[in-house]
Amino acid sequence: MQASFPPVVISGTGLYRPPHVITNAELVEAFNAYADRQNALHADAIAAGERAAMTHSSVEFIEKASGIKQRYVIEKEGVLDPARMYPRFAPRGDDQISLMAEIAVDAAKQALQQAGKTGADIDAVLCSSANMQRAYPAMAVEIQQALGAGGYGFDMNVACSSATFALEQAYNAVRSGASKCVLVVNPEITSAHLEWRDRDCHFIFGDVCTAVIIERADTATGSEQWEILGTQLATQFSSNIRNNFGFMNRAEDRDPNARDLTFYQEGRKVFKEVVPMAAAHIETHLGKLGLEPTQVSRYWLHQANQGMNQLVIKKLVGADAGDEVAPLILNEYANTASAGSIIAFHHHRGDLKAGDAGVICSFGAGYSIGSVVVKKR
Ligand code: CO8
Repeated sequence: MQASFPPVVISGTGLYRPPHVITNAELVEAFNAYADRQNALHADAIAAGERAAMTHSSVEFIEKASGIKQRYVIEKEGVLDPARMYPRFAPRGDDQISLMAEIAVDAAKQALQQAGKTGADIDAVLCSSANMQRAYPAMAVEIQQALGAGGYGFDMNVACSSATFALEQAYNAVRSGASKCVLVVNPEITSAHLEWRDRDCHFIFGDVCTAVIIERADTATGSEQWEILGTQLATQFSSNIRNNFGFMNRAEDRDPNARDLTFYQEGRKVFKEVVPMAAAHIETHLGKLGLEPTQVSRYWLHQANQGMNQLVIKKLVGADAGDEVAPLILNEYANTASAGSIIAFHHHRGDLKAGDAGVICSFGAGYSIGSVVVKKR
């Protein structure tokens, strides 16, 4: 006999948006100044054919290839300084809240308010992100303490699918009765692990943090509730999106500035391989729930590339990805790793009505794909 579970809802979302914007024009200007400096510095080696000259980036390329127009960052000066090209964060003492926890608490408070809950109502905190600020103690435990939450907290990382994978853990914890009310936060400080000196990827990412509250429908009091109809996760190993930063680097006597210790990818391969995987994943998941892709009112997709989302939606429903079907937020936020599909859900759900179904879906490094099918109550 199949176990029956009580309905579980998403009852609130929150978004921390960093204070600084970097436009494509500003980004390209800084990159080109950096490239010119490098070329001047290595002029002899370049003239002798021992080294390739760096090529300029361009706003037109970025907008055409990705759809990204700007990104938010927590610190801007260091990123745009051609002598530095990465953010400058002041180290914090062990007695101060970490930056990841700080932005997570900001997003969490908004989500709690929307759900009509306080920190004391939370009995599990999942901090799920593509990169963690430190090895331990878990940021989730720090966030738990800062909010006055009970229960437990843990960190998890499934790169760009960290949010949807955490939502499944939260959903299962609540419907099984193990937890009453779970907070999922996705603090993505991508600016600290993006290689701003590589024109192939310097435009891709932005900083942000999202938060989601998951609880049983019978405890939910928020004005807007989204029942989780089901979740489906999948992974398939690939090195096409990779970052080799880790605790073994020191023991391997690695150059801390080595290129492979920040984000790198085979963008074309990712594009080609992930689009059909994501479309098939969503279709299968909907099929299990007895839904056709055309019966879904909205798709809140991972926000990596405008063309990718257009293709996924074309395959699913034969339409263009516009705000009606699959809203894009990457023009404003860029790729925010795991937070992208949650930002789309946060900003673009208010017009849907009771009974409307939607899909939150992420895809990224791993490869990893996660889908969460929801219905407005
Ligand atoms: N300006 C001008 N020209 C450029 C630039 C630039 N900035 N960059 C590259 N070019 C040139 C290239 O050199 C190339 O020239 P040529 O044809 O002479 O060789 C030409 O433009 C075309 O380059 P590409 O083939 O690379 O261009 P694409 O059309 O493929 O676009 C994209 C590149 C936008 C990266 C695209 O491939 C893409 O979006 N792919 C999908 C990638 C994706 O979704 N990745 C997901 C990663 S996110 C994730 O999983 C989480 C990771 C953890 C977060 C890490 C945070 C730091």
